[in-house]
Amino acid sequence: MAQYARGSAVAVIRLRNPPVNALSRAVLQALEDGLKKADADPSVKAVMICGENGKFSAGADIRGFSAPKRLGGALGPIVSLIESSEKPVVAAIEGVALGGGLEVALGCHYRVAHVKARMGLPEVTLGLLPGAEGTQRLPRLIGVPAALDMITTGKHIPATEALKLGLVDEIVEENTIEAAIRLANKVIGQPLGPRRLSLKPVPKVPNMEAFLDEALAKVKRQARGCLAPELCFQAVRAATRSPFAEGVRRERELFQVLLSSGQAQALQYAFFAERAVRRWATPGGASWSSAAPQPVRRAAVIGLGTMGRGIVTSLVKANIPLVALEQDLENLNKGRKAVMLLLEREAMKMEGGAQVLDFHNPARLQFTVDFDLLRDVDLVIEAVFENMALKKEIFHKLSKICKPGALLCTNTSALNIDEIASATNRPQQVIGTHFFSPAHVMRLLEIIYGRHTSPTAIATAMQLATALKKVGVVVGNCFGFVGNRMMFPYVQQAVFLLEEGSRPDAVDQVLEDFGFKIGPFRMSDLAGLDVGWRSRKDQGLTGPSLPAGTPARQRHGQRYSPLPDLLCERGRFGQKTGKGWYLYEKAGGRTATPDPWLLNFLSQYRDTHGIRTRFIDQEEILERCLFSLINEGFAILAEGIASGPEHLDVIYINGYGWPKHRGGPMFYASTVGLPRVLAKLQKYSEAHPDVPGLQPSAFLKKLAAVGNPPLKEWMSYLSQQSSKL
Ligand code: 3H9
Repeated sequence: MAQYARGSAVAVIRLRNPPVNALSRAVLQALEDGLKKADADPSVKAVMICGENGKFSAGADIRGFSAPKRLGGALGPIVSLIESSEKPVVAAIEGVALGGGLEVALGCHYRVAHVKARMGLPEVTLGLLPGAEGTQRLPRLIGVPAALDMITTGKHIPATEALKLGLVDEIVEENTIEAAIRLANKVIGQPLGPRRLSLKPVPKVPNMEAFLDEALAKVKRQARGCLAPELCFQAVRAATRSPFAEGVRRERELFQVLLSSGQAQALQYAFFAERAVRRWATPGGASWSSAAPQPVRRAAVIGLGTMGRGIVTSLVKANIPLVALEQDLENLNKGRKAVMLLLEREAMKMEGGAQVLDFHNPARLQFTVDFDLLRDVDLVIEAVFENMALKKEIFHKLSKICKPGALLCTNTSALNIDEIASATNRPQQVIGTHFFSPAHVMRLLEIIYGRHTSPTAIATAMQLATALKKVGVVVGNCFGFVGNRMMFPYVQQAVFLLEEGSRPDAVDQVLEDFGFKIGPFRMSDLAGLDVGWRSRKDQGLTGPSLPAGTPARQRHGQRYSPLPDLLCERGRFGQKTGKGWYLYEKAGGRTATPDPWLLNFLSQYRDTHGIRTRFIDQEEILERCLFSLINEGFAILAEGIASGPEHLDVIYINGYGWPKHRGGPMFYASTVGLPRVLAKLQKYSEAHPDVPGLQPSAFLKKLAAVGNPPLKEWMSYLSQQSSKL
């Protein structure tokens, strides 16, 4: 709702819809009523619009977009109504003014913002564009380049920047409401014409068309298959070419195109999924609502390899004092140098730089080889080599040294949390915190609870994720957890496709066209083929421990491809050695080119194993890779490893480069339709009966059989059926 009050000559309209004053139908109606009341009251000389609880507004109510009577067209006319008021209207911006919230402020004649407020038009991140005339008013106020930047990226800008851009008239450090009322009183009676943005011309840019061509090329490059950025661009371009009213018509048309696109639905689903996973629960009954985190005043990181360095950087950026430990001085010095370099780079990106991060202060970041310094830390993150014996040795030591309440986290990407915990005297305080590389950049933190992990430990790890500005997703313990477990069949299919006749660049291209930032072979070259090779050797799948007489392309009765092992045996570890699935300009090089040697090797390999090379089309590449990954997702849900499909989707979007505008693998499956996913898996599994990853999961079959229910209902079918799965 919006509350109307009148004290002096200034009427106050307060947007009220906790927690973020989203502009629902009811709020819009009350805003309109308030404006009309103020207009009709001769004692009112000016109007001030603000938001309840220190927030202006986070924009249109996103849930309203899927309602039968859509919010769509309601906001624009109200913004026009504000602007056409004969009495000055002042916006008092506190907290956030985003999307439709900022568009309301743009309709006002004056804007006063608190210094800590943030503003932006983030509609593009929801697959939309600012549809309440924002694409036409903003360029008139701050110019085309700045408006394009804000609208096509959706970034939030701080009040100080907004002032520089001319987006707000004034910023204040104290009471924004009082400052806005003061301003409103001051401007009573002043002409409003020059303050109405719709009447302003769009500021000229020298050689506007050339500028727009370049801007469009940039938007297309960054959009990677996402529709909204380009349509945002088109709406702003309309402002440069047409009068206001025509620009608004174009904006509405483009908004409708986006609103009904599958991409907008996927992006809005992703927005709510990210928030839903904060409300974690375990099958044992622990949940976010009853578990309280414990404070982390000081932390420690063990191991300063690639992951450890990123984790240290992340903790420093989150202002958490810490100790960084290595096994010997040589590794410590190497790690320290690398961490300092990372931190210098991070500091350069921040206002206040190195002083804010304070990483030269040993009280905040201490490097050591002495385990004793971990005596009174509240939380340890172990990030050593992926080896069970080593991890157990470290955890045993930690449980003897660390204070009783300390949380012991492991950054394993696949190993058994319970086995690691068994080496300690406090398994309830052992938890997996799986970071993604580079750990100071990637947003995902997979949080894995073991059989004995306490709710407090889970809540503390989730709180850590928030402190690190990451998305924490709580999952159960199994080999590879959620992310890597779903990745195994995907990568396996990619390699099988090579065996059967495809090429690394063909497979990568299909998946990159789908929207992945990087295809499976380029990814494997980047991560290093030796990582998986080591793990397969540890599992006895290859190397000296493989029993003599094991068939080359079979393990435990299932199809196995030795191709990655064969590459590793030839020293082809990927980018680091200058060759892997691709050829690079040098060891450590990044430009991948198809390697004639590999193509020749593949053809010899097929001859050796009697495989007839066949042409594999794009559809088969896409379906075999994606549907096997999705199939594993259904198995994970059925086993209770994750509490809902949103968890899997958030993991894939934030940790594995899944295109957000496709909503995550499980959402994607729901858009394809589960009967179709099932039918395709059945077809491929008939053709490849020795590949378990292609055999449809019982849960998928169940959902297809009950009529393809909407994604939000999936888990209810599981509880009814779990005994039979
Ligand atoms: C738009 O405006 C279109 C117009 O141009 C044109 C129309 C014609 N609606 O994120 P938080 C909920 S499109 C509904 O956890 P924070 C959110 O789900 C809109 N609900 O807090 C959560 O609910 P729950 C353009 C919303 O402090 C709760 O509020 N605007 C909306 O970390 C708290 O949110 C945007 O894209 C909404 N608009 O971050 C802004 N916003 O507790 C989207 C939030 O049940 N919002 N909720 O899980 C944000 O970016 C962040 O929520 C914000 C606060 C920065 C505001």
